[in-house]
Amino acid sequence: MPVFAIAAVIFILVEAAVVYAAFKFRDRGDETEPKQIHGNNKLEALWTIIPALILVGIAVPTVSAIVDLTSAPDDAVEIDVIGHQWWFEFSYPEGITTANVLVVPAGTPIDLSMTSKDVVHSFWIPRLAGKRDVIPGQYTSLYFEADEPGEYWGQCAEFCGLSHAKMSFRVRALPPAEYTAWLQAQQQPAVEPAAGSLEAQGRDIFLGRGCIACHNIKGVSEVAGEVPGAPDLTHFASRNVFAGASLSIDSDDDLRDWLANPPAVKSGSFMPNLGLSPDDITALIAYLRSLE
Ligand code: HEC
Ligand SMILES: [Cu+2]
Repeated sequence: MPVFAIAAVIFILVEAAVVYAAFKFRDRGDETEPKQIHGNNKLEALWTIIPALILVGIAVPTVSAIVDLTSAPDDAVEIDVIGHQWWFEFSYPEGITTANVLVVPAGTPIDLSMTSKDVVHSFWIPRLAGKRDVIPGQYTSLYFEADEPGEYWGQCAEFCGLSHAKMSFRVRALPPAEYTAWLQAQQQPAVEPAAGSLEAQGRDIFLGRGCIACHNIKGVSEVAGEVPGAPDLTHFASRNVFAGASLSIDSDDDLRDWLANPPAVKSGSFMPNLGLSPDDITALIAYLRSLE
């Protein structure tokens, strides 16, 4: 706005001078050449110095606004982002770990601290913020705010291998009260299926077929060691998309295709084909969908 005000004054002065000169020195039909002049050192110096001072003046608020825009305020919500080939993991100070869907409170500044488990990725939510590289062995930060509740699409924007195109994600911005409720629900351990149900069968397959070697489900399986290289499934069904947001949790076909042979759906995926039977898959889908 200050730049606009300065520019408006200069615009009016220049236009007025142009109109004045065009009128005053118009052709009156008497064919005589006007008096010819050349240069004016005082004027030349003046219209070099004044713009230079204006530019210096503009630089002060501009630089301080740039600094303001890149550093998150102290009350920002802090969330860690970990890039994996080919999905994003999100980890909250409340001890919540989730994948593919970044849930944030609307109207609140969000301060992301990002790193990668493997190669260089780039985190990009076109409608909310610029791109920022996600680099192994380094932390980069990104600060944004979703003014309106809603769902925003995100995408990895740095070519990172075979399934780079399927490394997308969603940002779900909730009204603050709903966000608090979401935080509380996510801190609960996984829902315990009723004995003898299809869901309980699914859980037994989950425990028996090696899924627990890679996936955490709070209260059911904890992968030993450092950050596991696979999505936390504790509240899988509270999300709407999976596998880098390339598939839908509402779709039976998507879940079936995935569990039958992940690399066939998402080239190079690090979840192997585990040779599950169609009945195993039916029970697993029932269990996964019960993990609200
Ligand atoms: C060797 C490790 C490994 C094993 C074993 C494994 N998974 Fe996975 N799983 C992964 C990885 C890695 C991903 C992420 C793949 C991607 O998105 O590219 C994944 C993704 C998933 C997803 C999608 C999660 C999301 O939010 O995107 C589901 C559901 C899933 N696995 C279920 C299972 C089930 C059920 C089993 C057992 C039958 C199993 N997994 C066994 C590594 C594993
Ligand atoms: Cu990537």
